[in-house]
Amino acid sequence: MIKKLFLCILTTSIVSFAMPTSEYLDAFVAHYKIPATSALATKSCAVCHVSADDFEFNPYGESLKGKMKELKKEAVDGTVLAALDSADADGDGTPNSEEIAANTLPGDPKSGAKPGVAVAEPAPKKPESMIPKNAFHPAIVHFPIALFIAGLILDALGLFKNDKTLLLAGWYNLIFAAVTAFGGIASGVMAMVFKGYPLAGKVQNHLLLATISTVLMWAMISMRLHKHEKMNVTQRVIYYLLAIIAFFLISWAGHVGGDLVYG
Ligand code: HEC
Ligand SMILES: [Ca+2]
Repeated sequence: MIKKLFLCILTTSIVSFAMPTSEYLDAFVAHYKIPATSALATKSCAVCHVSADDFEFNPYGESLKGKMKELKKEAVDGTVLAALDSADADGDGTPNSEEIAANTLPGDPKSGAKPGVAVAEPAPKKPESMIPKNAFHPAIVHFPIALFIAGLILDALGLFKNDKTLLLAGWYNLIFAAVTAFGGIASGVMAMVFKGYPLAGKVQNHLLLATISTVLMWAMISMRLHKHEKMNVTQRVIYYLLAIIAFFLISWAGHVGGDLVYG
């Protein structure tokens, strides 16, 4: 039963891991036959978004989104792109298609402006919130991860040396890890909302892995509660199995998270 559940979770994770998140970039690159090493290609998501880390729209992305709606298209394709060729999304005097042909950014007035065209100042930014867009998530997530791993090491040492103090320390680390994991999930969900990430692809995968790891930690706590060294052999085996899987998933979650932020 448990084995089936984990197999199921593992397969879902692997499947969503492989989901594409860059179809629009691919469509753009294919339509304009942009060489992989060109300046535009290396801009990647920032051709249409604010940056590779902030998926709000730049003027070009905004106009593509509008054009999709207008043409009732489900995705950015050649028709949507071509419909904006003669438009000038960023208002710098150079039409989009000319900018793309010249390897400049159609969504950035500082890039590819026609000489003599006054570059429009971007609209004044809303005052930044005190809470950064990542909602301190990168800092907070280190607590559950570090505490959990330290807890496992203390437990292993405690078992090896038959030392109750070490085992107790391991137990408290596990509890603090499981409690701070909620902070990790909460800040992660906030970061997702602030940054405009959709709940799909890597983001979904990351949240799924983090949630399962947290559930496993609480399962470990509930097994160990009141029992500790009085767990029977089967319980012990299940406990360490949970520990190994949680360790694996939490590392994987961290890897996917790092991948999200640093590409
Ligand atoms: C050719 C332009 C283009 C490129 C390049 C592009 N996107 Fe987008 N992206 C769009 C458009 C247009 C939408 C809106 C789609 C819609 O409304 O259905 C969008 C939507 C999104 C959204 C949903 C956000 C929201 O507010 O709707 C995310 C996240 C996203 N893109 C991520 C990426 C990532 C990651 C990359 C780089 C791998 C990328 N995009 C490259 C045009 C682009
Ligand atoms: Ca332009």
